[in-house]
Amino acid sequence: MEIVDKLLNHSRLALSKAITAVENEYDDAVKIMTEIYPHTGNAYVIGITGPPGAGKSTLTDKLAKEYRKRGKTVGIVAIDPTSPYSGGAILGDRIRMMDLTADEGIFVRSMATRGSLGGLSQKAGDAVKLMDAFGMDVIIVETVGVGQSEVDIVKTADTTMVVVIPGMGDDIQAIKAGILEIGDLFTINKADREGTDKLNIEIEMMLELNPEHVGWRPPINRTIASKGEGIEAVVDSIEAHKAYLIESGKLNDIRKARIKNEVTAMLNDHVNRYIDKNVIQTDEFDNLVVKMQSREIEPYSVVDDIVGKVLK
Ligand SMILES: Nc1nc2c(ncn2[C@@H]2O[C@H](COP(=O)(O)OP(=O)(O)OP(=O)(O)O)[C@@H](O)[C@H]2O)c(=O)[nH]1
Ligand SMILES: [Mg+2]
Repeated sequence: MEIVDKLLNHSRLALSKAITAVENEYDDAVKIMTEIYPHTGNAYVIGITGPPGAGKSTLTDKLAKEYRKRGKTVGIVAIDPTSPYSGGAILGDRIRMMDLTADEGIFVRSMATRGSLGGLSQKAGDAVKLMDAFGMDVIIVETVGVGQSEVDIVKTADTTMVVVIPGMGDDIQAIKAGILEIGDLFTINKADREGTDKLNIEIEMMLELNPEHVGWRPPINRTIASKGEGIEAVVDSIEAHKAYLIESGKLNDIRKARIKNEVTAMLNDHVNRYIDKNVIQTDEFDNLVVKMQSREIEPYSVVDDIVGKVLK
């Protein structure tokens, strides 16, 4: 495909159009992804998550600049949840990351959830692959850690960084349950605020109680992203985690698991669509429902029958 050839030849316009095709499920999206796939698997993927307004975008911007200094090209996928948590996120991200786009070695793309998270994680994954095929060395995926789907997106990263801020009060309890355990590293941003030491201790205690990370102790860094302070140490930590994953062979496992998850999601999606179209949306199924309601038949054999037919 022409668009794929152009993308592989570093056309930013082609990359942008390809992501749009994936995002909007245009007819040629699957074909693009099929042709792109052999050219993926080279980029290092970093997931960044944390509560709304923690400074994730500011941090992403600064991390990207630091990677540029180290000679790496950077792709950024910013997931904007159009949730009540951060209404104007899209515009905000665009403005904060504007000065990045002048650099040819950086490509920023915001993806909106448009009210439904369905398929978003697949689309974000496809955007990552497109940037990967384009030749970006590092790809940063930013999502707000508010829902399962957002968390799922960053979980597929090679290195996952959780951003927290002091002064969240009891919020830390809620966050603890959800996103803290997925962090390979922690960044306390807004370290210019009161409560930074306390938060540091809280995270350390949590890591103590929850030693899920065998062989790797997640480092806790402090940053003031808005002033660009502490950024080098964060990149050093990411690179240390990468080195650990490579040496331990875990990077291989992570990427294998990612492919398995992706294909499982694709399969489920296909099967669901097939069943919806060919089973659920039929008069025959309506009739079955009426018979189940009057207890003429029961659902267990109905499901067995349908599965038997579908799998044939
Ligand atoms: N005081 C202080 N403010 C900061 C720091 N880093 C970022 N901010 C500010 O915090 C606000 C939110 O920053 P963002 O980078 O948009 O945060 P975010 O986590 O991407 O926000 P959402 O994507 O909307 O969840 C902005 O006004 C930043 O300027 C910091 O280290 N200290
Ligand atoms: Mg943001």
